[in-house]
Amino acid sequence: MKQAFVALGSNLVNPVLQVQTAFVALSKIPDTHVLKQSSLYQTAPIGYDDAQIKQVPDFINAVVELETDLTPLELLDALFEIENQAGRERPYPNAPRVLDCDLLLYENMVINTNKLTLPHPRMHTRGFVLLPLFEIAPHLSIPNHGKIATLIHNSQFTGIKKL
Ligand code: PH2
Ligand code: MG
Ligand code: MG
Repeated sequence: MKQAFVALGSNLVNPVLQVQTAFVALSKIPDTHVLKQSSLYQTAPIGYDDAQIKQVPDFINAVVELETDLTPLELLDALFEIENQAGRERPYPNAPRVLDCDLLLYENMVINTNKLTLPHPRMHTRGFVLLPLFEIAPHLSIPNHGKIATLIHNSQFTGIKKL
């Protein structure tokens, strides 16, 4: 089986429950097992301008390690399906969302296509991904970005609270 990591995020309609429900949904993907799940983290929104940010609720974030016999694109489709089941709508980019399921890593694959970029292009800069990922995979290396321990050591993260 292949190793994959998935990031979960929610900031709409009971985010804690959304992420917990996503853990269960991930465990039901065919030919896939959940190996580890991180704690939940309450995180301040990242990537919004000053005017927007006051309107954006905090997120609940977590990361999951999977083993799977699905291909990266099959796994990606399964993640979209879980987002849709949760009632995900996409009214505008980075709109508050009931559930975001992002494929972070699949083995050590580097992929750059319209449908899928691996490693996830912003994961190495985002505390809301790196801190839960470090919790479950402290020895991980991210292709093109090196050891997660080093990334964490060299960054400052604010607005993140482990629940
Ligand atoms: N997701 C984004 C943009 N900004 N900020 C936090 N704290 N957590 C997220 O999951 C998140 C974000 C786009 O997917
Ligand atoms: Mg995302
Ligand atoms: Mg996404």
